[in-house]
Amino acid sequence: MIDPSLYYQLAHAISHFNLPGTVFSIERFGSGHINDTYRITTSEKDMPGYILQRINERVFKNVHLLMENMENVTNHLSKKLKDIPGNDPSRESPRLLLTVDQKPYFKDSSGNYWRVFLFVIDSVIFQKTLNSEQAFETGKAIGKFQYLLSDYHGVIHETIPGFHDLEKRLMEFDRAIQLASKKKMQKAGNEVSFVGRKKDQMREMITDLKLKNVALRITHNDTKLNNILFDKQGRALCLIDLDTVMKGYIHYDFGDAIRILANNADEDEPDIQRVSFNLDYFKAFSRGYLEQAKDFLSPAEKKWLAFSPFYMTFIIGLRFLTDYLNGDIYFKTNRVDHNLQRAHVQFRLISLMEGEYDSMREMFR
Ligand code: GN1
Ligand code: MG
Repeated sequence: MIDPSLYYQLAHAISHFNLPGTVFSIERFGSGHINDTYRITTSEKDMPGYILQRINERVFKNVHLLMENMENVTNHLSKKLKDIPGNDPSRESPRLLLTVDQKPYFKDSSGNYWRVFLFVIDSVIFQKTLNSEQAFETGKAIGKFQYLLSDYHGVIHETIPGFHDLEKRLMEFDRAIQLASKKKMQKAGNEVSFVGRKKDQMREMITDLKLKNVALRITHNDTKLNNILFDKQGRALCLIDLDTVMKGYIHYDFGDAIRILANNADEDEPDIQRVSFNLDYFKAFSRGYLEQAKDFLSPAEKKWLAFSPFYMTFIIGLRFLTDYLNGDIYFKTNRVDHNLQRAHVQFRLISLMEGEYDSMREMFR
């Protein structure tokens, strides 16, 4: 339930957008860790409704530039999709609704930033992978996203500097260790030493990509399963949550998707025994991804695809652990030690993937 003062705030924000009809209902929507998301329905029977989001400006320091990225990227995607037969741009790229004065977002008098997307009719979001076909579809969607943006040469701002930069994340971790309470350091002892043992191995991927002068592309950078829309027939429609679209290595998208999609348990599963790595899903995802990406991938990029889930799972585990030590100031949490549990799951998954690394590499020979 949304309490009356929040409801008033949301209704006020919506009134600044060019939304036909009157608002019928507002409900919380999705399970993102950063922004606040609501589903809006209106009296217009033919309209599938809207998604209203309050952008987390603690995380995204320059909303104006972020929204410029969003407009540029969604325009490029729609244009490209229109040119390729068999695609439906109205369902295969997020669509922003402008404010009454034609702006992509509205800033209220308390400094909150709001934006509205059209809800994609008959679209579904999944928290867990259903089957190998879905893993294949997800791989395809991510490969296609990178392909569609491979000829985008416009401006792309860095919305979160050094987002997947391991050195930056390690520095933040070191700072958190200095400031953390003794109790937290004790509780997180295993995870902290895991970072110490693994960090040099994790550095190898970026070192090699830089050595081989692998160019950055436009990547999504947050490719967890619930950032992908599917239709009711199980076909992947598009990637959503475009706040972190920036220049990056393709490995960020590949690895982050596997981190969620090939873990048989949740990202924050408290019972660590339930975490297991699903090699079939990894293979199906890889097949789908390669179907779309094989023509633009260089050998130097391909070489690290099987390793990328290790890198991304480590980076995100490290961020969860850092946030735990810092007192949960970044990711939304809903229980004590939530971020520590998340870190624990990530590091467990890395250990499990180590046992399958040879089979993972087989996919890219
Ligand atoms: C956040 O916003 P959401 O929930 O899709 C985070 C990602 C993490 C993810 C972990 C901007 O994604 O980087 O991988 O949580 N997004 C940001 O589940 O930090
Ligand atoms: Mg999300």
